[in-house]
Amino acid sequence: MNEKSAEELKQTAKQMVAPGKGILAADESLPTIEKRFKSINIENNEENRRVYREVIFTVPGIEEFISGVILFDETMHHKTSDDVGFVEFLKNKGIIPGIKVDEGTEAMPDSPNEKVTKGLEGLPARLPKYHEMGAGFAKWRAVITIAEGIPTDKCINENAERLAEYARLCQENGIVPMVEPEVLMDGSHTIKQCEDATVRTLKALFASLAQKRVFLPGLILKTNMVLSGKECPVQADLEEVARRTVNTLKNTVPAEVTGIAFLSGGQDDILATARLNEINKMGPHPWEVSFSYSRALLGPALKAWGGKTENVKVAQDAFYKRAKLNAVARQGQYSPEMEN
Ligand code: 5MM
Repeated sequence: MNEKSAEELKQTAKQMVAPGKGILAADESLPTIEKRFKSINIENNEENRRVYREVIFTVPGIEEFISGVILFDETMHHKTSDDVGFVEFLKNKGIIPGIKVDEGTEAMPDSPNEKVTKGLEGLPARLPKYHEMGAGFAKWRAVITIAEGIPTDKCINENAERLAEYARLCQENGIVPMVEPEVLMDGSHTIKQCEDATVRTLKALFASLAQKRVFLPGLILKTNMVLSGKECPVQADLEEVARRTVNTLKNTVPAEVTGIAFLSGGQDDILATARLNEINKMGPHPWEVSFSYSRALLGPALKAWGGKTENVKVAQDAFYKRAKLNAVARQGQYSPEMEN
């Protein structure tokens, strides 16, 4: 990579985590959007998916709080009702379009309860096409599960190596990699177990990235907060979540990384905002600390919309509110009264 390309990657990464803004993850794959649509009782067909994305992307003022949007391949090709491609529409608002490039997960050989992410095959051919279509960044999600005897080092390392290879290929093609290792909230594990698994995962990831000589200022880390498992009887409070999350990141993420954007992972949307705020209040941090939520940004809007044209305005207001409050939390300036 020459100096100019490195500088361009760094500038894009900086824009993605610009102060007061965050990234919308609208890259639900077909099985995931199926689940979301089921919750509001609408059919998972291509037109409904297009309309849903249009409702969100056309929220008036979205660009005040959203710096980038992660798209699913199908959405890259969709247009607004006024016949403007979504990619062009977002770019015109100064929002960077990104693309999910992983192809889901498969069972880990010899450890069927663990998963490895696939999608490297054919990736060198897909990336230049996405770049040409206007993608500034690309995302790859690896999933780490906590349960009896897992995660294994083998699974963590295999996912880390694949993430690093995808990141290297992205940068070779002028695309910022948004590397997403997600330690899942599912299960009854304690926050300490989540912390241990997250430390192991991030250490392995940054070792693999170093081995492949990935340029860290031109990369965004998208990861989980350190949380108690969903079914854990003892739920850590705001302060403990923030403290353990910040310590974990400080012990594992090099300062050259431009930004970290959290996923919400199934947290309650208001809690996801409050926790982001608490983490930022503990700053300044060596990297920008932002959000890249899907459910915690879209959940209330999806519910308000319910697939009905007459609900578009209230759905858009619901999205605007979550985007705004997370943007405030991203600066450590949120308070619960702002919810009213
Ligand atoms: C929108 O969901 C993304 C794609 O996931 P699937 O491949 O499972 O459909 C996902 O990567 C998402 O970007 C992150 O998990 C963040 O979403 P949440 O809802 O956890 O904030």
